[in-house]
Amino acid sequence: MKIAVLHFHRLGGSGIVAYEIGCALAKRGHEIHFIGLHFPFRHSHKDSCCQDRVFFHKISIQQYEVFDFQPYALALASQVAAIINKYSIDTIHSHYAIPHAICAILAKKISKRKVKCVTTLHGTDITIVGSHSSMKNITRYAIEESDEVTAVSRYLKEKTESIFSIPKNKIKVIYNFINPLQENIKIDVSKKLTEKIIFHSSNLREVKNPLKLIELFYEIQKNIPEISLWIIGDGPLRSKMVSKIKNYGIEKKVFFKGIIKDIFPTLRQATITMIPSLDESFSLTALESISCGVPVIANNVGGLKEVLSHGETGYLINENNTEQVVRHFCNLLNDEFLYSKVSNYCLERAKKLFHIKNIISQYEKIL
Ligand code: GMT
Repeated sequence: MKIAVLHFHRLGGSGIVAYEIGCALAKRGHEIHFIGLHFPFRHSHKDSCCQDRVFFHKISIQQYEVFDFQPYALALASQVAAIINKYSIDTIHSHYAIPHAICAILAKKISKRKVKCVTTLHGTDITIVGSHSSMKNITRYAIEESDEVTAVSRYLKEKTESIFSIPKNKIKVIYNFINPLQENIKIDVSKKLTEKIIFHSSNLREVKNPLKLIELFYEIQKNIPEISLWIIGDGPLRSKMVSKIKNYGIEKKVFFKGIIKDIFPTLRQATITMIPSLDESFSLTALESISCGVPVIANNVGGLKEVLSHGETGYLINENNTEQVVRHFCNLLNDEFLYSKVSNYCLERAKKLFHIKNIISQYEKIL
């Protein structure tokens, strides 16, 4: 099959998932055409898969002063239509409803070719962008007009159905998955419990609650003074985080590592991952962590309980309750047996429920 993949390239899970699905499908013999402003984020972290079956088409946008905002969506739809015809594309797989799903529908109409439109909803495309009054009608239209719609968790499926009054049989749940690179991991428990590194990876936006992360870390380090916090990623709240860190006087314990394309070598060194998000449809960070045997302590929101299991892969905390967070950190870090048990369960769960082999065939059925 010839599949066009519409994706965002910036720091964020949807671009990573788009890239991984595209590469996996190319390995299975499909021809993949990534279309976007840049190649998907993370693409250089491993061998360039199946070069002869993977193409990238850069969208060009004319800059013109009449516009306050250059019309990315229209340029994309127009160029996707041309690509559909030039390469005889069978399916457009859009990641993130706005504007990609609508661009796909428009491109299909322009191209006049019988192409299938498959949309994968990722989270904030529904919960923040799509449900906003300025976008609600067009998001509903994009979902209704797509031939197939998938959501990365049950939570996101149900949320979408309720916000847009979508019938229950329209959206299928296909979970995000782990890369087979993460197999045969050996956990050095005593090293992890000596070094004590908290890992956080996000785009440091409001929904990720990064200021709460600093508050929680401040309380944790009062009880565990040798612990440090590694922050991976970047985003708009970084400078506020830096001020908070200075106010607390914990500069020597917090390390901003910036944007890292290949997250796994860093993640494998971590002791515990912390996710204080206000909402999370899935959390690729949670899955990547457990796939490396790193337990996760997360706020119990959204689809996190589908990825994690309270008491088995770490802990899910209601409303980021500080006292509970500190207690669970102390328990895990002071008990080698417990840490080892949780860490092994993490590896098992990731492999059992989220292995790429099981997930990619679900996509293959609907594309
Ligand atoms: O989290 C973000 O703001 C980025 C966003 C994206 O589209 O890249 O992430 C969403 O999609 C990821 C991949 O499916 C999910 O793992 C994240 O949970 C989801 N983010 C939210 O729901 C906040």
